[in-house]
Amino acid sequence: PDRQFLADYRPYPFILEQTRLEFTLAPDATRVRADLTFRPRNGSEDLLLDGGKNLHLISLTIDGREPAADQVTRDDERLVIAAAALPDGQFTLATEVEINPSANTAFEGLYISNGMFCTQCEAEGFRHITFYPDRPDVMAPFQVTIHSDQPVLLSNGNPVRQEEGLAEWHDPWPKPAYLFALVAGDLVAIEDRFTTASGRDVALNVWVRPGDEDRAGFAMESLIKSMKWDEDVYRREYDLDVFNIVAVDDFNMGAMENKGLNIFNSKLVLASPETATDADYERIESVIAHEYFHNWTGNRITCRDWFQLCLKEGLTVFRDQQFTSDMRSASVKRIGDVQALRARQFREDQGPLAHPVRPEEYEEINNFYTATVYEKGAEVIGMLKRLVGDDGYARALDLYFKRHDGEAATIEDWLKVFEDATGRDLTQFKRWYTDAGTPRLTMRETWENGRLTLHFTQHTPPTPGQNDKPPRVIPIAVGLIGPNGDEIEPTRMLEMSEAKQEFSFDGLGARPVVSALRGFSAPVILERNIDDATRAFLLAHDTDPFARWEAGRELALHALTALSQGQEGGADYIGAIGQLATDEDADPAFRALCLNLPGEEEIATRLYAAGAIPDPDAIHDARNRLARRMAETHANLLSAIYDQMVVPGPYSPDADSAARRALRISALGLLTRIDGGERAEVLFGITSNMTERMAALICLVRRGRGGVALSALHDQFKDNRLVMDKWFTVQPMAAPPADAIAIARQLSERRDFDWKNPNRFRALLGGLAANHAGFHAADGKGYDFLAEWLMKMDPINPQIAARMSTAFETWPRYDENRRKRALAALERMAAMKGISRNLREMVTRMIA
Ligand code: HT7
Ligand code: ZN
Repeated sequence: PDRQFLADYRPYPFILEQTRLEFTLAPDATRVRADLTFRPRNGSEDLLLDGGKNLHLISLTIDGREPAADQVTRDDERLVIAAAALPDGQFTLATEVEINPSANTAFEGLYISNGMFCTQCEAEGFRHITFYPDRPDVMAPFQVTIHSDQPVLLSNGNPVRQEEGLAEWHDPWPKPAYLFALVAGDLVAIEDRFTTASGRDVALNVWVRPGDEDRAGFAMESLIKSMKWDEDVYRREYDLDVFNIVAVDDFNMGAMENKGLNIFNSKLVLASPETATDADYERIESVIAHEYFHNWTGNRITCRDWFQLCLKEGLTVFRDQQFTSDMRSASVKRIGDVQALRARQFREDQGPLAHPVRPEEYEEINNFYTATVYEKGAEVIGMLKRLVGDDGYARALDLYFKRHDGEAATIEDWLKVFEDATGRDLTQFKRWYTDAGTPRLTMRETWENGRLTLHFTQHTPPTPGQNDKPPRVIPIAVGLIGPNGDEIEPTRMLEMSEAKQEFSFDGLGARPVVSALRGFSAPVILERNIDDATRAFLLAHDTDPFARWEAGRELALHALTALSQGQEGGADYIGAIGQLATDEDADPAFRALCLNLPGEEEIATRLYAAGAIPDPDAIHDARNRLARRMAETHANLLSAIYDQMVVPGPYSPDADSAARRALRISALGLLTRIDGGERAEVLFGITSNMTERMAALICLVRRGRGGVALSALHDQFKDNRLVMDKWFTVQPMAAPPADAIAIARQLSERRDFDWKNPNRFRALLGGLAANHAGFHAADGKGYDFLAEWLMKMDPINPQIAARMSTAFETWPRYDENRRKRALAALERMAAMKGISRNLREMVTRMIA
């Protein structure tokens, strides 16, 4: 297989000075003319252009003349023009190709979604549109002409000509091809304007299909907030006269930051109280922000090569997390981010797909848009900020924007700006980028004559291809709580850099309780020997919201792992949680987080990390039993919360209202364990907002009582794709595990299971994979069912098949029987004739 290595990087031998594209759109036969003006970097070399078999070459000239036939060669992936055919200095290569957007089911390059022409070029989709040096370090200004009878014709940059059947766009900012975009369709816009700090008047449009306008307002509000925030916090202004967002139904991922023309999965744009949940609203706000923030971190400064993906993604995730913290509750956001990191990234690190934040080799770059690159990439930046301080971070970022604007940069460039701005040596810190795996940090305490000493060790288990890992720099935020519950030592940042290291606190009157890894100051697994009473003490008194929540989480996990292994547990947790739930001073969203038990997958991850083999059925059972005991013990209190947390007035997605709903829903989830689903049924019937309807529906489906509610939802929303996606997810996800596969199979046989649509496919198969005990059924039927669908999807859309295959990544943790069945499913996929490079790489790494 054709592996790419970071070490093989070579600059492109030509400078691309200008890109001119002319599209004549037709569903089956679109013509693309490209005029590319090149200048050799030094000496004479062959000109290599990426472009696959789907490009039907009509003509090719250099400065208007056709080269000799033997000077142009082509294989399945590129076109090569011999150096001898190229003039010495500047020249223009003109090609014309024909492509077939309607045959493009992979949604990479130019394709058609519901009659609308649309592109997706990251990472390497532009090569499906025309022959081009499709690599991020080749940047050029783009001039684009579109001929089409579609009413709305969009591309990057500023509009220079718009008339019937024709549009011309000019993007003055040099950009790599992956940021190119074109949209042509019957669209309507909701419009607004933004004036930048330096007075540029920007026209803002959110383009949707006619009929969807009334669900696009929140996206527009989110965009305006993002633009303002980036000016206030990072001093970054927008740099074009227009900013367009388009919602599209068929889309492989969430959204795409094309310069001046962001394209979004419609589920991340369209929202109304009746169709979107609070979580959907929050996600829309954060993804709109994320894509907008890419304008500086990704577009103005891009990546030299795809190994540097975390340069733009880690930083942009970090920025969108900061944004959400500022817009909503910072502590609740931090806890949510840590939960997501543990669920997705720690899981990745624990299994066969573990890789560094900056990988050094790959076969298919699309397989590296991972939680490690994105979320761990953001955590690494958070650590850098903690180490150099807020001022140091601000200076480094200013320098980064000044030094690298208009460039394609590397992680070395990124770290160098921090070194230059702060004087700090980051050689050791760089290991966070190069070494895979989650460090295990152990903490032991000794106490003597008023001196508390914390003894730390760090160790990172081996990951594929990396056995020995030297120690890393770990910022460990620690505070001390006195025996009466008062904080006696505010947060101090300890900097660990050795494999073993100790830190002391002197002059203490009585032995304090240590609040460690406050704010989750580093993405590590902290192991400490601490009893449940001390955890309960921290849950009651810790002043750091993350550490406080973490104490409760640990209590819950301790109880659940014990229960799933046939031991006793849960009393301390149930007692402590009762107090917290009634703490009126605490944010309702925080209380909700504390009431929600860890999911089954998280319990399995914990058991596996502790050296045990997780039993999905026992875990499911343990979680049910603990939830029921919580409900029985605190029935009155939960019922009071449920009644008090009603949000009066019409629905609003603001953080305070959402927090009250979150707490109410957490209480409902527990109460359903003992009221037979009565409250959920009533709520489903009377509420009109999707947040409460979905919560009630999940409760009902869990109890096997979802029939009536599911029919009602279907009848009301059968023509709304996004709500129907929820309908397809909730059934396999919340079903009792024994029913999950049969339900998924039944749903997959429905006519409205439009499986070629990525959202619908993910809804059903992702829903099943989220049912831990259902998917990991001992008879292997969950594995077989998913494998069957991945093999069906792979020839149509390899990106989606490969991404969904990660449901298998945890297979090595289970018992021998399950392992054997999962491996058989993986091997069946690996042996599939014509398997894509995407899926092949994933299954091979998982089997290895
Ligand atoms: N930079 C984008 C990542 C991306 C993508 C988006 C949609 C479809 C296919 C894609 N391949 C890569 C989105 C982001 O991280 O902002
Ligand atoms: Zn991104």
